[in-house]
Amino acid sequence: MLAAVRLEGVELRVVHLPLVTPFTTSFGTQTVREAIVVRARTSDGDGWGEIVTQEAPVYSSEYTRGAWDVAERFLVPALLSPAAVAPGEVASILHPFLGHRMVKAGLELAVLDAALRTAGQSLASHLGATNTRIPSGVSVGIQRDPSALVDAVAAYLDAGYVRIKIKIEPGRDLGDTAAVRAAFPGIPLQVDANSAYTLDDIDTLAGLDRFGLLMVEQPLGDDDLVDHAALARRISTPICLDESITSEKAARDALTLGAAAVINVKAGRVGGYLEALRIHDLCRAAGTPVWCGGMLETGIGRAANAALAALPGFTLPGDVSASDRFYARDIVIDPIALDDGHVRVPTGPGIGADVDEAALEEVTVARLDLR
Ligand code: NPG
Repeated sequence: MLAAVRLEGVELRVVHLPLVTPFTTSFGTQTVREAIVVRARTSDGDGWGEIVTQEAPVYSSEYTRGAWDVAERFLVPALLSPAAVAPGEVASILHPFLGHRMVKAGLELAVLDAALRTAGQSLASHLGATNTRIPSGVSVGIQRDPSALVDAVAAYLDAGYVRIKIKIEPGRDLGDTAAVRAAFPGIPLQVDANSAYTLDDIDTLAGLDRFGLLMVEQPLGDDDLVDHAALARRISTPICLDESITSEKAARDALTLGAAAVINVKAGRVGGYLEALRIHDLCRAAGTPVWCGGMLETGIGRAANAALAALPGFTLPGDVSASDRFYARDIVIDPIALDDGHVRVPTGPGIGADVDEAALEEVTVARLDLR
């Protein structure tokens, strides 16, 4: 187990990173990535984490102002009260406070990064990564029309991305998928509904079966495990769950019910990289493939995601794309880049990325120092 760090303070910053192009999903259009950057100040140096909330509670119930409030009033004070805290203790210290998994994940990552930097070990090796580079998939938002979507997909394929995920919503599903499949018959392709359907839409969802998709991601609501299991019996496209999987327990329930054939692992959604590791281990033992999802992370979370995605159970390409797919200027010095359709797994201590403090300063819109 990693040694405890002496936490002297926690700095929180709301950041606004402009996106290179708007990103539209069934839950809305983003033009700016809002997130909270966490700096854990320890007697041995700083550690960095990222809280992946958005401005509004539209992907999950978490949102930035709520995250800021719970961090300031409850979670950070709880972490600052012991003399020292080990990364493996963060979740249990924060456990009395319900929910707020994205906040817990960001705080745990900052402590973990600090401890790993002190120990001189990379996050990838700490988690048990077995790959030095990972295949990179890209998530393509809903476009003006199917032909604009085909153009956008073509550009990402030209850049080298090895797997395409398109966003769908009612009215923009079968036509968009048919257009992409017709233009690129052989590519690894999957669709993501972000909970936009119900079992009443079974005919539409069954209509996806003819496109040879890798999977349909989160077709139904986040609390619809039983309905997902019912849907799985009616369609042949494998169902992947994202929003529904909020913990290792939720993953276990989904597998038991037959609600998911594939699981998207996102550390922010499940309360941290250590819980994400437990989901990986569960799925690997069950023979269920997992892949690493993304939430438009800055260079901090993106580096950590690349480390997670290098574990052996991550057998499908994830949404770990290059930083420049979203950002003209990232807040780390050597942002994740695409190399022959792959991204390199960081090897430096901690998350393996160093924060560009001048760039961070430029995108900071609020700041709080807790001691
Ligand atoms: O590459 O980081 C990425 C984006 C992948 O589509 C993506 N993320 O529903 O999975 C999702 C979606 C998302 C974005 C979810 C932002 C939550 C916040």
